[in-house]
Amino acid sequence: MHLGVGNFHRAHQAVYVDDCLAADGSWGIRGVSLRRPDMRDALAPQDGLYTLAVKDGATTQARIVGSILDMLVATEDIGPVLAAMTDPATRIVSLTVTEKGYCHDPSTGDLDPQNAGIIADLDRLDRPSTVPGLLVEALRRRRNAGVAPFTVLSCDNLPSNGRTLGRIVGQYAALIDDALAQWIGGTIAFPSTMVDRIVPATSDADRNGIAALTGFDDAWPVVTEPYTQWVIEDVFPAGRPDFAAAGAELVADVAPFERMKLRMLNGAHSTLAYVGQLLGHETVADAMHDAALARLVAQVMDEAAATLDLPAADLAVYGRALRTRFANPALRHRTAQIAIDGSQKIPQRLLGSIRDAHAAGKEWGALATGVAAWIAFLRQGPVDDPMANRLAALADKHADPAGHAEAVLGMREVFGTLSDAYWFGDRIVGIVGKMADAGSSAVLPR
Ligand code: CS2
Repeated sequence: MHLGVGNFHRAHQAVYVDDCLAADGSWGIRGVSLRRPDMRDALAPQDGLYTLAVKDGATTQARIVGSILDMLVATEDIGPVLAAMTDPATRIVSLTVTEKGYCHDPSTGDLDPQNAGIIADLDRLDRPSTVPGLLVEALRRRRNAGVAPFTVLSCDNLPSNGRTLGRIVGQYAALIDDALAQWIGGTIAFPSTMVDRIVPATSDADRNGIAALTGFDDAWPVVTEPYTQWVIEDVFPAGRPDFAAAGAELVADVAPFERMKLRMLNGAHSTLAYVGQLLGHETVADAMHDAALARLVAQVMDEAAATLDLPAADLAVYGRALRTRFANPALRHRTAQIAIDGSQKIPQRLLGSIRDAHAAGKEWGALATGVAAWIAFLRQGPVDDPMANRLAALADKHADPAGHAEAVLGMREVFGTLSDAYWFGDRIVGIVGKMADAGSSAVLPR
């Protein structure tokens, strides 16, 4: 089962599983949408089939993906979702629910017991709406019915995503029943993974272009780049498809790959998104054509790379490949899309590198520019973020950019102990001030 069938899942895990099916047809994906019915409504009339269009410059290659067998919508009826999660045939529950789906405190990675969904779920254990609530209820039912548990496979952009989810699920279970929490901690496998593929939202132009190419009317095709990577910690007590045959890397420790990807790719992506939004660049490829911004992106990657425990030459090659991917003009990956949910993304994408660089006496000015750009972006108007109300209140309250920056830096759920660090706060406020006085491009490298 997969929770969170969006474009990313359809261009990533579902394609690996589709490739596995050629050799072993005994697997398949039961998809779940946690909120909206739109994906199920689009896919159901086409038997779950959809077009994957791989675009590189002027070329497009299309194929049909058939690994999604059916889809359920959790908000319509949680009964069938829990029934499927308790079905002995379900061996793996994988997830792409975005950072906020973990209901955690982004600065610590612990369950946020004040999260409104968590509070509601604790009140109606048999009708959960959150990811921790669903997983714990399904695991509890399997345990009570004597059904072997499933493996939980996190595929979101969080550090040690499997371990983090395991901790959050354990903390949630402990609020219900200590014995259940201990059983989960001792029994359930939560392998960590690093996932990578750039997958923009589908536009009408994509739909029309793909229909013209294939001759099929597809309600919701998905567009992506040629590059794809999936590194998986190989702990699947209930079995798994032969992901390696489909090109995934099965390893004992995902952490080095994960940190590299989060800090270099996603750290640069968020920086591009916020500076890009401030400078009016609609897409990542447009932003990469701004030479000063491209230089900033290279510096973000270099500063992040210097905090990693991998060979510098390999990281330089990785960084160059990332910049080529970002510049792919065929993708039209909107900076506004990446700018969503900054409060959930900034900690692992930029702040971790800044802490490490500072501790090692290394440079972190470009990373700081990314953080400052997020704060400046928050002043441009309402944002799409689970903390949107608080962020809007801070922007309303502080007319002065420096005062506003100080107030944002005080948000401990995002900044943790950095909220108290003068070495950090002074530099960020300084960059925000310069952006306000001289324009955002004044802080870009020459
Ligand atoms: C992006 C990611 O939207 C975002 O925040 O940074 O979705 C990014 O495209 C993927 O992680 C690439 O693997």
